[in-house]
Amino acid sequence: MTTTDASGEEGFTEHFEALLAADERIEPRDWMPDGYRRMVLRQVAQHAHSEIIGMQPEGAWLTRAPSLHRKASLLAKVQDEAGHGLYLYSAAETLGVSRAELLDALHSGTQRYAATFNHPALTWADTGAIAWLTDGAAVVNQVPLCHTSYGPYARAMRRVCQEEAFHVRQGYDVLWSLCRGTPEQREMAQDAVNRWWLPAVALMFGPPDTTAGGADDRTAAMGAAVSRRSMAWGIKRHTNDELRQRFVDNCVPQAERLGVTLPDPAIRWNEERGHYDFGPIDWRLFREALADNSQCARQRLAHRVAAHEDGAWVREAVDAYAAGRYEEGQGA
Ligand code: BYC
Repeated sequence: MTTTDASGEEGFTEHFEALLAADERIEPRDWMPDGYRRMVLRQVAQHAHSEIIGMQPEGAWLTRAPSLHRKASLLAKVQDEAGHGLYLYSAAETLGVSRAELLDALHSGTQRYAATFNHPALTWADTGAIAWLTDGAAVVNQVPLCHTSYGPYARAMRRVCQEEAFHVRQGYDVLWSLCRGTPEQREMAQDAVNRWWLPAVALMFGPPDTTAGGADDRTAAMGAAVSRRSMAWGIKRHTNDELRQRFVDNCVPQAERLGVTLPDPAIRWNEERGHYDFGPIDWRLFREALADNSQCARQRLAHRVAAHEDGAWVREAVDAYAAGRYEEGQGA
């Protein structure tokens, strides 16, 4: 209920603040400020869209997987991403928008999806690099979201994270095999890691929160403002930069074991900080990604719209079936 009734508003705000202070979840039945509703909806919708658009780069390799075993696990992984989209659209619907409205917003470009997926998957090794790096970044980002303040989002995240952790393992295994194969296969793995590293580090965690990592004031201000508000409401639990650092710390030893080089010569262990240092990110990449009108970006959306249109008959059949059941019920 989003009442603006002067007599009741204060009590509602107090109740909302008390739930946050006690680290309890806000549920759809609870009153919430419009700003909170908008911020959760923006993140959950963008997250849902990213899951279903993110099926495309790896999905392009389903018909070209090198073995039945690889095909079966890639198929399951891509289907999992569709399932994540479904959990998240359901969570978004509890905020008062319909699935059709959410999909319209994606298709018309009024809501975003992670620009990470506006990169092509050029070789089979890309399926390994995507699952290891982008799903790896997703796990780091999403594990804290299992404790986000909005109940339906937190519960969706618990299921998503279990599956994402498995995807990381699967991507690592694809790269592990390539790295122990022929020189050409090793080269293919390294090339894929070179191309997916920056999209994972720079885009999966959003804009920086400070200028410390070399970001210009404009980009850092963009990240800081949203992070502060989102953390005050318990939507995000850590800043974008904290999570980015955690991701780099996870990846460096894994890359060493794999035998690939992360494409950042500045990466080195910093004893004093207890973290790996990494080179400054060129945040132009982030700003350009927000305004991306590349052929790949247009193709991603065009595929999505075509898939939606192809599925129109299923939606019509479901509606007709539901209407029939309703009429039967009325007649009985
Ligand atoms: N790409 O508001 P800010 C997956 C926009 S999929 C494009 O400070 P925030 C997977 C942002 O919308 C899971 N735009 O960012 C699937 C805003 O613009 P608007 C992906 C971006 O909220 C298949 C503006 O930039 N994970 O794992 O602090 C296969 C300013 O940004 C991006 C999630 O969605 C971007 N990358 O942080 C494999 C996790 N980043 O809306 C894998 C949940 C920002 O004002 N989401 N923008 O016009 C989050 O944690 C946060 O939303 C983000 C962004 C960290 C992504």
